Amino acid sequence: TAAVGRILAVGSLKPSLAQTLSTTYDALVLPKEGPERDRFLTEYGGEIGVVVTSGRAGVAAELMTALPRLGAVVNFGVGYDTTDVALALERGIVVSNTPDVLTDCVADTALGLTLDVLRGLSAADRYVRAGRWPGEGPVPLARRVSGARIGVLGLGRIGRAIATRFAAMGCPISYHSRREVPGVDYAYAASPAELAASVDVLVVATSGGAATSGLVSREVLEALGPQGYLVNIARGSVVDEAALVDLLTNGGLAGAGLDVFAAEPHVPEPLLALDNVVLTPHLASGTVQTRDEMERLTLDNLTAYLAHGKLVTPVPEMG
Ligand code: 8YV
Repeated sequence: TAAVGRILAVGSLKPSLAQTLSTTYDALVLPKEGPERDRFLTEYGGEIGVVVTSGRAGVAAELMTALPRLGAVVNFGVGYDTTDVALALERGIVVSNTPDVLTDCVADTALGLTLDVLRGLSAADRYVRAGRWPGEGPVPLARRVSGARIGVLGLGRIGRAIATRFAAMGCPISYHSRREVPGVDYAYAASPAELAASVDVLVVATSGGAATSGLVSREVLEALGPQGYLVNIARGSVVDEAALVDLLTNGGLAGAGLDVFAAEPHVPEPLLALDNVVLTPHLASGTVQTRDEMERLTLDNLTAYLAHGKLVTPVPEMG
């Protein structure tokens, strides 16, 4: 590692990964923002050749600029919107992520959120626990999931895995993506609004970052309408969260299943009171099995880069 430079861990990482980085790779740990970080970067910034981080932290322009020798950013997670990839490309810094290994778990979570919000499972669980069943009887009738029209926004690896699951439940699938995907027989909608207008459930499965910021606008949510449900396992930034909260509180949408939010871990207060909303704390990839595979792929990228300067799973922008 002498030629490559030292390794720096940025942001909170899976404990076993942090441990390996420290014991096997003698990695440094970036202090939290503040004077201590500034001192650290003045002292060590020039030595760092590789950053290992996750989507929660990433390497934004300011940090990248403080690391003049940086050659690689190894990202735990498929999403890397917190890393400035444009600046990385300019500087010849390579970036990797952990695709594929989390696809099934994230798609499972999208299915779970949909089942939960349409059938009211979490709300019914709260009802039983509150001791309301004996006195108040059965809960109101819910919305059938099998056969419901599903719209997938972003038909990448995860979007396709979501579509496969719903197709198995007899749901007609349509989608919108940057471009029409050849070789799939799901119906293509020309815009997010057109997709939203034609489905019962809109499932957001795009990447995050500037290119998709606000893609699910108020107009799209209004097209989804009072009978429509929104499910988001992508990034909070993709949805106009203020409009979403407004429509959910005023009957403009039937419900939502949300694993991601605009300013995590902050969840908009009005949502906490709504029984037609299911809220989870960004857990979609969070199983022992998947997180182990993400950790392994992260370390595979690191060791490949250290050994011969090449990443195993570079992000698509690397070409
Ligand atoms: C991770 C994710 O929990 O892969 C992603 O993009 O959002 C999740 O799988 C997260 O990146 C890890 O911090």
